[in-house]
Amino acid sequence: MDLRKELPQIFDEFAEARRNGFIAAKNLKEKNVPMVGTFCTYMPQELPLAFGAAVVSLCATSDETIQEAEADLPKNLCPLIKSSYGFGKTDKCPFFYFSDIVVGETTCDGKKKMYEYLGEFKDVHVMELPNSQATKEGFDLWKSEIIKLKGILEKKFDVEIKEEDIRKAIKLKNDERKALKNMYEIGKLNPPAMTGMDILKVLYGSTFKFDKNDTIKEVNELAQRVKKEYEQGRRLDPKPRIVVTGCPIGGVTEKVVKAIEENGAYVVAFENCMGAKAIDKLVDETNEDVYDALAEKYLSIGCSCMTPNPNRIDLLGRMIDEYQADGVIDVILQACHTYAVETLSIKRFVNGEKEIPYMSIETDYSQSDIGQLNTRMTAFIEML
Ligand code: BJ8
Repeated sequence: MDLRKELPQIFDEFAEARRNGFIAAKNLKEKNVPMVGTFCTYMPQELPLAFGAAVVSLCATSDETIQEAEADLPKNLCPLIKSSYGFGKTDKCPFFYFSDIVVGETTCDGKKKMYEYLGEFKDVHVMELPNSQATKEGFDLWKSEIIKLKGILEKKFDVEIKEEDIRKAIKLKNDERKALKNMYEIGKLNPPAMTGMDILKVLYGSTFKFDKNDTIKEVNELAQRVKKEYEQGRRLDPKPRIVVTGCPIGGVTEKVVKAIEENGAYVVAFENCMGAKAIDKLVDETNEDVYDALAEKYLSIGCSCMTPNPNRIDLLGRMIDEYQADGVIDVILQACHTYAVETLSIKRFVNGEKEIPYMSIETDYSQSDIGQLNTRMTAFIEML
């Protein structure tokens, strides 16, 4: 990252990271670096990182291959699942193409059933995620699934994953989480220093950078620069402050953030899997049992696939307070039943306990609802 550049240019470079990542992935493959594709935040990335593999997120975020996917999958299915399958089926995603193995988890029904078909043209391993975080049986199952994944990776790549290397990977991933957190927590400043779009560009872009040490350095330097310029007076106008929660966003679903920010408010924080849900909690580096430490961190992710799901409420509540939120917008991808059903409890919590306005919106990967999104955001923001 060239710090002599203006900040908007630097943010745009992060936004370009996905495309640049294609070449980086090709270069890694030419050097025989193993590549592990993932679909979900529950995947313990420390295991592939421990033997020097690259990890890449395969959740597709455009509607380019949805039509091809609908030849095999129902139309009324979450666009994230259809698009992910479509990119795999058509080989249009270089990251999917370069992945030696894809690791999924039994999260929502659509995803776990889709993996069965994905397994017809790719090496897929599905980890059995419990439905609940509340029981010892659930914890034990998840810990044993992590140990099982270690064995699968060792066999697949003919390597030994040593405990000391897992520890190093835990430290590296934690440092990356701390750097990203240090950056997105700039959203707490009031008036804001960065738009939500800029925060999202850095969060999304970082998932496609393979050299973690470089990313940590870049993100830390960027955060330092933004804070310094803020002190020197580079501030945004005060506007209503929104926390976004719900399904993962990025790619085409940036349209929601744009609709919020073009209609009079700023997104100051993302509670979803593109933001704090994945990053907020670190892996305990002091735990003597690395598998306990990994199981504890990953199982605590507050996804709506869990029942009950108190960790989402806990994190969202903290974020509403710390980011001085004026409102919450819950983004539901079409046909995502778990997040759609959970809107009721999130609404009760935000309106009742936090006493601020809440709105849920359902969207997909098309551009057809942009007008409607603008209308709804305008009405919501006027009320704040
Ligand atoms: S930890 S949010 S990344 S499962 S939106 S495919 S839930 S129908 S993406 Fe997710 Fe992991 Fe949870 Fe995060 Fe299903 Fe809903 Fe689609 Fe979803």
